[in-house]
Amino acid sequence: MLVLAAAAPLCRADDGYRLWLKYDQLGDSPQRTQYRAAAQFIAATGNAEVLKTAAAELQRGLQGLLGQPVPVVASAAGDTRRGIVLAIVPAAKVFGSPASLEGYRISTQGRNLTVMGRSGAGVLYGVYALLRQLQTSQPIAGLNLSSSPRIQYRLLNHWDNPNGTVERGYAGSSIWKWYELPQRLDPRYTDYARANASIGLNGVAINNVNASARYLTPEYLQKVKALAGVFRPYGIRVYLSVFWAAPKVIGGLKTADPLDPQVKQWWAAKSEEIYNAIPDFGGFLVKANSEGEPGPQDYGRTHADGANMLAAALGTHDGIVMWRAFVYKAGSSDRFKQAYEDFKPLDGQFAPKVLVQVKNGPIDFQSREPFHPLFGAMPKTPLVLEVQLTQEYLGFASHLVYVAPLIKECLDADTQTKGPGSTATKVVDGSLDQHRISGIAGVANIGTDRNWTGHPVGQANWYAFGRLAWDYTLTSAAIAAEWTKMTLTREPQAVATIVDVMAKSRDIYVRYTTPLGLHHIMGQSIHYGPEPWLAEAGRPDWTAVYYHKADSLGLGFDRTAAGSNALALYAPGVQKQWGDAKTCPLNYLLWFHHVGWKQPLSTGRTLWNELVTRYYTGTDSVAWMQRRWATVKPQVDAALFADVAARLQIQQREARWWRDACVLYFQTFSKQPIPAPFVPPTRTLAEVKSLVDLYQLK
Ligand code: BDP
Repeated sequence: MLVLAAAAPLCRADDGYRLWLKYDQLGDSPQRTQYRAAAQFIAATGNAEVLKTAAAELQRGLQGLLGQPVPVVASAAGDTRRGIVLAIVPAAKVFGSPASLEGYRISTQGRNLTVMGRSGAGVLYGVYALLRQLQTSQPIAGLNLSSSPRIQYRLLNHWDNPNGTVERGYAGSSIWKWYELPQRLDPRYTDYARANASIGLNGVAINNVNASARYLTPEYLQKVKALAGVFRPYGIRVYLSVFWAAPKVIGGLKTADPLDPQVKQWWAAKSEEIYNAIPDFGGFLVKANSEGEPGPQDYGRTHADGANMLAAALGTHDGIVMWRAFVYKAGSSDRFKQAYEDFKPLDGQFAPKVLVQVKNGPIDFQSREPFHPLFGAMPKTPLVLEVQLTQEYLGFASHLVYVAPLIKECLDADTQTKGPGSTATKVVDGSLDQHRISGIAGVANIGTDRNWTGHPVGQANWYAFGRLAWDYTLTSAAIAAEWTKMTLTREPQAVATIVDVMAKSRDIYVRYTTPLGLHHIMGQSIHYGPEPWLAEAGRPDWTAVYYHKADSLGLGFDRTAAGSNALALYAPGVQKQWGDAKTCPLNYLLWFHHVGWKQPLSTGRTLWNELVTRYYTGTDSVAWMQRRWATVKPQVDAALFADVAARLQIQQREARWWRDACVLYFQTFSKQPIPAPFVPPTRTLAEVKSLVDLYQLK
């Protein structure tokens, strides 16, 4: 019976629902024999809720992978079989950072393997690490593994709305069924929690930063409480995005001024109400005075006034405020500088429970941005790094783009604010300025699509985010290999091929959409496809021409002292390198310089020829991705294979769309021919322009 159940998934198409937690039975191998011998029982001593989850997950995983029953017992004492012991132990016994309650250690003790943590969550993370060993066919004999998270608050941010839509979501609707909560708990909530815990995530902000006040009503708090109850056994805490004007909208107050005593009291009472329902509530996420959202500046107060008032409202509860720095006032000279100008002066004014949440780049999740100048510029404030997993600017769920390299590029960036080696990583993990708290947030790419993320490889972005949040020293390729082996295939050649495609995918996307530092030239409001000619929008910094500044002389935004001088926001060493077009990395060139069309670059080509070369070779690289993917057909589930292959066809068609749109449009300024060996587009600019209307359903 058991064997049949374990073998069943092989007989039907893989719909991707099980993510990287498939636990399909391993084929016959000396390794499986070794695993089977080592896993004859699971001993879990203690009653901690999360420890029980750990034992149940280990049992589920082992039974699936090994095809043998593995009983859970209360103690290993006197047992002569070989088994796996789960134990919560004092700090001294767990390697890694002694401060971390979440770290684990897996070691061989006598005939047993022991998974130890200082908390149930630590053991749970250890269990997933052990299962990963089996899922990726690693030896477990003599295993001695220990690990602690390098960042404390590791959150997904859902941009989900009460009506079930997901802002910038491309994988169906919101997985939260508000109309069914709190009575019915969709089993999917548990699988979601399992997936998050398996990659070390410990928090979830469940609603859109453009927040509805509704979430703070007693009715909705009961629903949120029900979700928190599902997540708690997985070590996951719930956070809420809050609407700044909630005291007015649902509280009946005349103001939302953070210094008003009634407003303060309203938030304090609300926070008490939340903690009564959800004792381990994580805290608040706030988007204020940004893109039309209300905020403390409406009352002449600062972001710090607002954040500190909310922190005070949390009282002695163990919660935090994550206050977003994604702000840009209308009318300021360069959007690049605005978050910095608003927040830098507030450094030192935030209460201890406040973290300021900063996007990886200064504009908005573009396919490549220089690191945000706030990293390193606010030493007295813990900064949360916010990255986007949902592919708002990366081809939605149609394009295969693996984002781990993008996240690592930001983390690895050297801000130089305290001399060389002051990386963004050290800002984010708090080590540069000895902060007690640290955080990282990923905007989720999850929806009701059966496979959760729309594009099957989108799952890898969710996976990689969690793994990097836990341990940013892992390489993008190593994470891709783990995910591939657990999700698609363990056949070594196929793994190598898929990892290679994933590792190159982000650079390829940049090449066919926004090479050399072009940015924000995508379709208006839906942010899909090319629209570099966009010149009219609600505000100038929502157009494309604001950013690329193409004219008869050249291309790019001059952010040197001769231009907007945004470069001055960076440390002198960074300014020096990026401020000179000759030493500025080509990837950032047009972020900082207006470069002449005929200007020779370090590649030996002129700007124009280099631009065209990148658009063409980027597009050709999608064909390369298709060819590589075709080779793994025998090793990958047929349904999954076909799904990715079909999406690659879309990507190929749209890469050509981007290429043709951009080279034809920029050619109207450069007046240069398409250099050999590239063949000029066969369609006209007018023809390509009309495609945008098609996509935007105009
Ligand atoms: C932009 C999105 C918008 C979000 C905003 C934000 O287009 O939908 O609300 O970011 O992060 O990228 O607040």
